[in-house]
Amino acid sequence: MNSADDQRTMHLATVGMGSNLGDRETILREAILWLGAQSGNRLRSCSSLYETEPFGKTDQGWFLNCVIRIETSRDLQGFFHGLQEGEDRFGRVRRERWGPRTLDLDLLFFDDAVYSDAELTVPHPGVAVRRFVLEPLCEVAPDLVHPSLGERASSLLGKLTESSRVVCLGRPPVREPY
Ligand code: A4P
Ligand code: MG
Repeated sequence: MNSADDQRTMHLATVGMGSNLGDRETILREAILWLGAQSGNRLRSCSSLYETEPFGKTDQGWFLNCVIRIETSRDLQGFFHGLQEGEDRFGRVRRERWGPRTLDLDLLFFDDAVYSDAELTVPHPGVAVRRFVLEPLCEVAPDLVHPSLGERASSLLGKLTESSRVVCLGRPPVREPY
């Protein structure tokens, strides 16, 4: 980031990432490095990779999922459009809802914003009911409080009844120093 960025208000975005097509680990790693290098953005943390059973539409390959946190001087819409650009850049083909994809980027939280319009809902509505999101989220931010539910990530995971299989691979796609 340059000194002009340092003068602006900074935000902390939490992003859920998933891939179940192609070289999943390389796609996630390259997308993280690309997002962290975009103007105004800086990667702050990255969970391990998790191999996860498909949730929702079950007749597809297992996913690799992870959660990252990015400090950004972009506003909510500007940051979200950067995520969409990242999905396009890393070859996502949108065919069917919940279907296979090379890269899915979900904006889970943006500071403690609660916001909804036709294209964006924050916090992401799936956060509290998905093990493939909550397990990596709790690795990087167990004390994060969901701004509309008022509960910590660790508490949401403790209450979760959804029991799809999630295996921590014990290594992040991108290692420190960022
Ligand atoms: N959208 C609204 N709010 C957001 C947000 N906070 N972040 C809109 C990202 N997108 C948001 O998304 C559909 C629309 O959601 C977009 O137009 C965007 O403007 P999409 O990515 O085009 O379609 P999708 O991902 O197929 O549908 P959806 O409903 O977003 O699904 P999810 O929630 O992304 O779930 N199982 C495992 N194990 N791991 C996974 O990663 N992912 C999914 C997809 C299903 N099952 C999975 C996984
Ligand atoms: Mg999505």
